[in-house]
Amino acid sequence: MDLKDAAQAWRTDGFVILPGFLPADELASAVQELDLLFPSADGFHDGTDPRHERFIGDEFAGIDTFPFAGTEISLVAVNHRILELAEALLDDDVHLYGAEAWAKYTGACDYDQALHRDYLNHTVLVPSTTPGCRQVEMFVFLNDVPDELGPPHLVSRKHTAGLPAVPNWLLRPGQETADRFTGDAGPELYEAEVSGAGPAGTVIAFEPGTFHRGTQLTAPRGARYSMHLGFRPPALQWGQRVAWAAKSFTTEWVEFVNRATPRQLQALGFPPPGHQYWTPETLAGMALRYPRLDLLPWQPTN
Ligand SMILES: O=C(O)CCC(=O)C(=O)O
Repeated sequence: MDLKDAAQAWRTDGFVILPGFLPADELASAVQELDLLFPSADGFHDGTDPRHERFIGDEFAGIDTFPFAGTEISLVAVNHRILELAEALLDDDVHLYGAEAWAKYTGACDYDQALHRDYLNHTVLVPSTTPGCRQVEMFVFLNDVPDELGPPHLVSRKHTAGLPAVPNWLLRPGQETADRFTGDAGPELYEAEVSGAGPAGTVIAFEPGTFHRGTQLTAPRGARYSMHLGFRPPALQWGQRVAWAAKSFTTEWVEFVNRATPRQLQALGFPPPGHQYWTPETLAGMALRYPRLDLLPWQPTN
């Protein structure tokens, strides 16, 4: 599927699944670094990795946030294909407003979720389908994720367009809650789900307003490694998850900055070359803050 078709599918369904979108050779160096973040499947299931207990009993305990302990994994968040996809879907320049790496292991906890929208922690407003006002989330698979390894399931906007805009969970028939963010779903919504199962490198792009859910890992001794990214147009100030400056003193951040291109750094808020920000004053400061960063691309040309 080319990017134009992907954008069309995303607009129609609220999501698009791109199997193997990142080729193996562009993923290999990141996959080799996974052990810097997470136990291997054997290390978890045999209990030989001292980090294994972290993952037990809480489905969200396996989340690391950007910048990651492995620079190659951080760079996947702004891989050139990912940026091109985000730009094609949003039809604009893009800002990465959130990036997480996530490990899940069969039996560690209950990963089976109710259908939900994500927007309670991706915007201070509500999702919009107006061009220029959209955000896009992506799941990126770092290993093969067949149905037995808990791929997300998604429901096309065609089935949900008429539903009230309940921001969070849509419970299965029979489930109950007093949470004001939660509603009920008929069985037909769960029957309309599409599985996002796919090989390593698969990217699933969806809107924060698209109903989707995590599913159970059932493969014996299984492990799933994925990333969760969020992009918005730079001017869309209400779409938020984290502020990059909060971790910009870390070695992981500096290593990422040293390795990234100006375009990749622009996705995290660096002004582009030629911007009025880049003056002898700021460049001198940047040389002190990032002594190994090649500042040539940002030097004023006149
Ligand atoms: O990781 C997944 O497959 C989906 C998780 C999800 O939708 C969530 O936690 O909101």
